[in-house]
Amino acid sequence: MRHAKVGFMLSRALNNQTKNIWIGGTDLLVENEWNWVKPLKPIEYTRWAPGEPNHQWRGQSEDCLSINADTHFRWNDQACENEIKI
Ligand SMILES: [Ca+2]
Ligand SMILES: [Ca+2]
Repeated sequence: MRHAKVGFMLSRALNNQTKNIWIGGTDLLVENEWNWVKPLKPIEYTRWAPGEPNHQWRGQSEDCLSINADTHFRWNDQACENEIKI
């Protein structure tokens, strides 16, 4: 069940955001305060892509941490999928 959900989230992320992969970090709780989701704890080491985190895109708040090949797997904040709950 849990694996099915993770697989579903990953496939959605891959389909919707092309190459982006959610890596399990978010600032949904407090803007610009990044935490790992499981277990919930502050992110101490960061590896942002240049210009990131930019916090929003086309008026949509970006609160989930993703990586993609275009930024050499450096981090980007992007809009969360609705399924992602803490
Ligand atoms: Ca944010
Ligand atoms: Ca971003």
